[in-house]
Amino acid sequence: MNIQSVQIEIVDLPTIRPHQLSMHTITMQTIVVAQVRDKEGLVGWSEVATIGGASYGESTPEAIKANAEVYIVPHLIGKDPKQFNRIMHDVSKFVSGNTFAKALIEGALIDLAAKQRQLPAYDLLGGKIHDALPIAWTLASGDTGRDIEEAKELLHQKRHNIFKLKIGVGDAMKNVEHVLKIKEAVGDQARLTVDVNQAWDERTAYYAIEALQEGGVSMIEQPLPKWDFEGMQRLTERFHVSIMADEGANDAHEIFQIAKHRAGSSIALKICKAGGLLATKEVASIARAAGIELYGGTMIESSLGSAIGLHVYATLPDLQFGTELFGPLLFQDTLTTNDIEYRDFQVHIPEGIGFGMTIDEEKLNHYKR
Ligand code: MUC
Ligand code: MG
Repeated sequence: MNIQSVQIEIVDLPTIRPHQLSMHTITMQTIVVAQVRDKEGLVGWSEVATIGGASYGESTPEAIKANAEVYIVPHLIGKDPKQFNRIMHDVSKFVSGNTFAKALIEGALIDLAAKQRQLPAYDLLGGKIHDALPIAWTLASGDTGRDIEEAKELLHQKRHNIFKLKIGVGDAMKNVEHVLKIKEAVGDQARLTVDVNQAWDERTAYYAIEALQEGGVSMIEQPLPKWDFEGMQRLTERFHVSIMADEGANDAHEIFQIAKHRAGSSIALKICKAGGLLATKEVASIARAAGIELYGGTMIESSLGSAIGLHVYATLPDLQFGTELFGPLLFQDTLTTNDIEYRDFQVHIPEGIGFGMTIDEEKLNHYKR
């Protein structure tokens, strides 16, 4: 049952349309896939994603793969995957930071441990509280008319009634105009949030958030640069609309500082930012104790990575903003033979053992670098 080998691949998956963020437009999303194999040949699978090479964050796919292979994998060989907590604790003594690489490896250990026990992964994480979660979609085509069409179609299909709008490119008041046009088109049928991805300075944020709050937007994600905790604190105090920290809210230490200084009224959870599934639960507990609201965030993973997110988020008592694990719906193709179910404005937690997803190895071979 002990670990015999680990394999890590970099995979590029094309999207169905350009996905525009303030710092990068995604047309091809890069994900890193790990497989951890035990002596009986059972495989635990895991995935993390990054956005735009080194433009969104410091962890690049190439660095995740190299650092995992050289510095983390040697601590796994011969170990019992069911001891994933101890293994990752040992890894943390030798590897600082590298939260994406740690999340990748811990995910595969948990998938394998769950498969060995014939259990769904959420049962190794305390058990699920939710069978399904409210699911947001991101409107980010870069074109107001196309975003409105997309929103109306998804409302009609009953797939999403929460829309996150990616803004921060170009003039802030033009961004506001774009958001308010979409708000006018969807009316009360949908909740709108925005993600500025760090693009504004504090003065810009004052007048733009004022107008967005007035226009009925319900959350403003990472308006200021990730290092500007004091600016985030002033925005949180000034506005009643929720100010969410994302790029500035990573591990438990940062969440503690955000909680202590009220540098955000909500945070976006992401397994890759926290450094793993157990670390995500730790981060969520700190936020919950401080009255900070939670969002089940995504780095736009494919179905495997999204299933991993769902298995953790399903164990958390409150996710006031639901989740945005929509990644699989943005890709032209999938790496799994089964799909995650999106219906009635909710995403359903995948059942089955491990994370409940079956890898299509032909597809993996086709899309890997
Ligand atoms: C981010 O900044 O939240 C999540 C959804 C989306 O469209 O982009 C990602 C990254
Ligand atoms: Mg964000």
